[in-house]
Amino acid sequence: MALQASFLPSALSAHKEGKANGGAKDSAFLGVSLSESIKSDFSSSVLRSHKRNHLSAGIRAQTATTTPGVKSSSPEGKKTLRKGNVIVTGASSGLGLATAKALAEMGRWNVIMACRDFLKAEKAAKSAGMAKENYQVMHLDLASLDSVRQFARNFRQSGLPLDVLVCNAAVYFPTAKEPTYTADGFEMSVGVNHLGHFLLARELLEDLKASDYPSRRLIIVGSITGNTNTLAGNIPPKANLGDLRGLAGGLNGLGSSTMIDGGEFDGAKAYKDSKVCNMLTMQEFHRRYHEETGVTFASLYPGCIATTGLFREHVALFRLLFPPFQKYITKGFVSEEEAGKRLAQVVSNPSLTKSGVYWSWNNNSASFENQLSEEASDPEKAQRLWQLSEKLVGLA
Ligand code: LMG
Ligand code: NDP
Ligand code: PMR
Repeated sequence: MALQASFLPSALSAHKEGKANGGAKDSAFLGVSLSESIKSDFSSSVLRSHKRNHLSAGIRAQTATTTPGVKSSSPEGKKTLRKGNVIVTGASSGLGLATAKALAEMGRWNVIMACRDFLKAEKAAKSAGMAKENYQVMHLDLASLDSVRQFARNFRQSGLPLDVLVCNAAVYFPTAKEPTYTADGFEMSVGVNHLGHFLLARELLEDLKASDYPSRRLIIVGSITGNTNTLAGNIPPKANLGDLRGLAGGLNGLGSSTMIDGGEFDGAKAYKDSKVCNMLTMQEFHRRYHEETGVTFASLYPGCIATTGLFREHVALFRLLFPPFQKYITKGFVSEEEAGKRLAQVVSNPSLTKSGVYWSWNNNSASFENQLSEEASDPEKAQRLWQLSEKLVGLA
């Protein structure tokens, strides 16, 4: 059993950001080494095939006013790659905000911060020092399927191409005695973390397909705690989807259980189960769509970011002790800033285009392809999860 990412034997594909722009790594991006001239040839075709409409006035009023730079020319008149558009859900705090900031600072991305609290997100972006031309906020409440559908419509009306979607938002209710529910009546943790994102990703897949960007990606944030092949994944309560009978029943606590496996409500387990769903979903997307669309589907464990809002519902003593425990005892601790850089690499790094993989980082912050637990990599479970989720979100 592996203790955590950093204890695993250094992986086959381990490499450090910064070294990643060598020719060998570039070749994973476009199939050939990315010389400037190839880049500019490529982007001219990008520009020619860019047929989308631009922002309608109504939507502009709610979102931001910048249309990402589609062209920019070097002094020799060579065109370079346009700014990419990346949606990050839950970008108003923690990992999502740190990722949005890291991407905005690269200057090559327009970050669409998809958040349930518009004002909080605007304030967070401002206090993180993000420049206005690099982001915009759009409302998305993953606890309502109507809101998810409306977000997809709003995004489409903005006329922006979609190049990368990051499913990052999550809730965690470790001390809840009773379940709470989404607008559609699903237990909240699985409803927000899995079902809301499942619908969002399905709705926006068409947009990713239509994008002319060289590397289009769908990234879903997973976790070590959903993987029972690690020590962290063996701290009770353990993730276990069972035969998915609770999900089949709608997770509504009426005729059925609120837990995927049909058991008694347990908030910590519901969160870990939802992370297993996230990791299974990424693989099922890969199996169904990677070959046809060329989109990269990946998930990751960014490290233990013990200081984020995820633990807001935990007891005060836990919130006090958890960061030093992770820092000095497990050594799994990572700062929000570092974790944001990691996720930003998965969005943007030309060497991280492999599809169907689960990324982790070692103590030197070098990324490697990690192994999922047996359950989190079970193709039959992934398929059944996909089919049941489709029914619940009204796609089948
Ligand atoms: C449970 O809470 C809920 O009850 C349950 O319903 C469910 O929600 C579950 O998974 C979710 O959480 C349990 C949680 C809450 O307690 C724990 O499991 C422990 C959390 C771990 C954090 C505390 C570790 C304490 C270590 C001290 C760290 C200080 C480090 C300083 C380092 C300085 C070095 C220079 O309960 C609490 O939050 C109460 C926590 C009280 C813990 C006090 C116990 C101290 C014992 C210390 C032993 C520690 C270490 C173990 C690891 C040893 C490895 C060598
Ligand atoms: P935070 O609580 O800081 O961030 C979660 C974000 O999700 C917040 O911005 C929150 O919005 C948003 N959110 C919650 N509910 C909804 C909703 N209904 N609709 C839209 N957005 C919503 O936690 P983290 O940054 O730690 O978590 C980010 C991701 O990282 C999660 O997927 C988590 O599972 C994962 N992760 C975290 C680890 C950690 O150690 N912290 C470890 C492994 C994975 P608001 O700001 O309005 O509350
Ligand atoms: Mg865990 C190698 C050790 C390791 C790592 C990397 C994590 C990550 N944790 C480890 C070990 C332990 N944890 C041990 C030994 C204990 C018992 C003291 C322990 C306890 C613990 C609790 C109570 N850990 C927790 C909790 C939570 O409530 C967090 C959780 O499960 O959220 C779902 C959590 C976490 N430990 C982690 C990580 C990354 C988390 C949090 C978040 C997440 O998975 O998204």
